[in-house]
Amino acid sequence: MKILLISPASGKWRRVGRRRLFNGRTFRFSMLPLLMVARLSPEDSDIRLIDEQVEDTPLDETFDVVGITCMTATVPRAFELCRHFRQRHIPVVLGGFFPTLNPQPALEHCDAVVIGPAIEAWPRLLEDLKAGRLQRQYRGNPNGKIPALLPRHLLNRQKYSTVNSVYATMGCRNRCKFCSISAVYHAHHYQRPLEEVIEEISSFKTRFFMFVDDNLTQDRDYSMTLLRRLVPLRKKWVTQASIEIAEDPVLLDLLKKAGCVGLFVGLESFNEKNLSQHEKEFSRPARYKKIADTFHRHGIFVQAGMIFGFEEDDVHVFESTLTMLEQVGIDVIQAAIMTPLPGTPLYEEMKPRILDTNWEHYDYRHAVFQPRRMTAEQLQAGADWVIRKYYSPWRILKRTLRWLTAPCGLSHFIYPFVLNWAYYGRMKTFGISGFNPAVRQDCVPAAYRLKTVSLIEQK
Ligand code: B12
Repeated sequence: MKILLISPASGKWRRVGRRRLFNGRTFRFSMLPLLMVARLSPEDSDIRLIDEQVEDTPLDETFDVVGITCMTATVPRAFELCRHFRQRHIPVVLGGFFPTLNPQPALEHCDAVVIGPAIEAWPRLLEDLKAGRLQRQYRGNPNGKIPALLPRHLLNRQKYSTVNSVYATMGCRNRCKFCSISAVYHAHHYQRPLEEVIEEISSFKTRFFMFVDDNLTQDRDYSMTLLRRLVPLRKKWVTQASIEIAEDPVLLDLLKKAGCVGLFVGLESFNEKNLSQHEKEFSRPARYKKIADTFHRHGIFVQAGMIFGFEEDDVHVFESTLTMLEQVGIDVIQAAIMTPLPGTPLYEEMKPRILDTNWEHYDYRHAVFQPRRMTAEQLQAGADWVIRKYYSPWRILKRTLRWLTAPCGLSHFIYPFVLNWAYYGRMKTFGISGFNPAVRQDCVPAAYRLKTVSLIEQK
């Protein structure tokens, strides 16, 4: 069976990987969804895997089936590809976050959707297709067995920071209203059998790898056992976890021994009211400095996910956040604009305030709704401004000096250093600039005025 698997990309993301400079390589670390689909296909399949960030889809070739992975921001491009291949009478299947949370709209554009993981669903779908009885919906089993040793040779390694990413757990028990992870996994946390995970990691030829887990340490017993098994492998890795683990010295020591060098933590906001409105009371801003110091003492850098556009955010939030980030000593930030993703509770709540229904803009980089205490343009400009300021070469240099003089700094500074410059590069590629709306309240530059008009027109 000839199978084409596509990870779509559009706008500035498309072919970004072909640029010589600032090509987003640091951020391309995983094609796990499609690698898993490939691994779950029959052994004699002829599989082509296309990542549109680095290569073009072979639109004129013939395949028995096309599978497309699809998150909200890539929906328009995914639908375009669906149209193209279906016109050529090639069946198209959509899987991933968008079709899982919104199967009906997805089904209007494709032949079948896979809801949830491909495990058990994809092999069944291919059998049905072969037998000429393709159904419209297939549901994966998150507890099903995932074969280890994914076909990573299908990827062009040069184009990725690492192709060695893996997951041990799926989902998260927290019910943050804006998060599609908790919506997709119904606030469950699934764990893979340890043997499978260790087999996969042991097969990596590189020392560095990534866990793409949403919250690796949420189940303490499971993660303690996993970490103990990782110690003798002498690897270095990064992952995502909840800040509470900074208050668990035993787990923290083991994280360090197991080779963890960096953690992505969702701080989201420094305003407690914002966090409690989003069922995130467990995060308490007053503790952040102590928490960051604790991670640093263990040689773990901290990448903070920050979100702008909460109900309590006004034009002053940008400057105060920037100051706090410096005071707390955060090493890297991912500054996002609050985005009501279809299928999340936040989307239902925000529906009357949505200004922009172009899904391509649902990439955490666009103000797509009317914020409560400022305009959409101010939100956009302020979030852009924070990125520009935080990733100014001068501030990166200051942080570099801090890393070099910190405990464990010398051996670990390379990770945040590379990430900081990668974010700087992304800022240049995407032309992110912005301004502080608290200072220029009555002056909205032309670029932002135009944006407002287009936001309203698209409605
Ligand atoms: C690695 C990653 C990326 C990688 C690669 C993505 C890829 N296509 O492989 C890169 C860096 C490119 C990326 C980019 C973006 N990402 Co991203 N990414 C992730 C991350 C951290 C891990 C994905 C992963 O490997 N998961 C493990 C696999 C095994 O699970 P899975 O993705 O659910 O896949 C299973 C099923 O969904 C299903 N499935 C998926 N696709 C398909 C396709 C077919 C045909 C079938 C049958 C089944 C199937 O089977 C898979 C195996 O069981 C997730 C968070 C997460 N935990 O998933 C975010 C996540 C998917 N990304 C997200 C976002 C928003 C983005 C961006 C839009 C913006 C951003 N700031 O990063 C950009 C998009 C760029 C663009 N416009 O092109 C959101 C999506 C939210 C949503 N509802 O749309 C997520 C959920 C992060 C989050 N917490 O909000 N991302």
